[in-house]
Amino acid sequence: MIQAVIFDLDGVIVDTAHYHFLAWKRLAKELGIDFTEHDNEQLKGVSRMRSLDIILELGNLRLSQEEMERLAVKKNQWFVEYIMAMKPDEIFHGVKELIREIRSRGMKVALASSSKNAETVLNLLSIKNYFDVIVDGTMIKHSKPDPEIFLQAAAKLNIPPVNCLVFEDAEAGVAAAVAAGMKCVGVGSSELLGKANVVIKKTGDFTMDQLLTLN
Ligand code: B16
Ligand code: MG
Repeated sequence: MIQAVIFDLDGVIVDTAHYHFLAWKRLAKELGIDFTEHDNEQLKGVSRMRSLDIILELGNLRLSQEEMERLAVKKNQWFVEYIMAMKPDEIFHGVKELIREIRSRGMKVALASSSKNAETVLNLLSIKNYFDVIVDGTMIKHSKPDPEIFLQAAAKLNIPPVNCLVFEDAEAGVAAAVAAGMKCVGVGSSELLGKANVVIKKTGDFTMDQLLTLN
């Protein structure tokens, strides 16, 4: 039985994934590296430093740790600049209603985002109080595809992993949910998220009937 639903943030609740892409693309351009939306799929759900590693690998570039940290700070400044203009109505259609419905059926709701900016985003969207538990990139050692973030959310909710359902838009995130022993709804393309139990196009498309079939 599903007793808790754990939501990823970027790409599941709001399109911050696009702002991450814009900031990384800007950085890649400065470094003379060609970086496409297709390449960006590998960055979804993984940590800031791992994302930078992937971009440097794409450009066959090796930099010192110090230089990498400087670039990661720069990318984050751009990302924060982009999201600051975000308004509460940028939350994906139907997400608030879905969370309310889940809670009204007695299930718990958590947020599990690899982002160190998750709290800022939740505040900008005015949705912090929609979650019983929040785990973000500042609280974990290993980012997705490691299951740590989801296991931590389940432990804080006091619900066994097997009774948790995760919503994820990233390949790394689906892998993390599966590794945590949880059920998973993939949000996006079924080609990329095939390891999820079910794949939907948009979070707001999900229905309670679908949830019941996953029990
Ligand atoms: P930050 P999620 C992830 O958030 C993003 O998908 C990923 O692209 C990003 O690199 C990561 O957060 C770290 O973000 O640089 O803000 O700490 O999808 O797990 O909500
Ligand atoms: Mg995501």
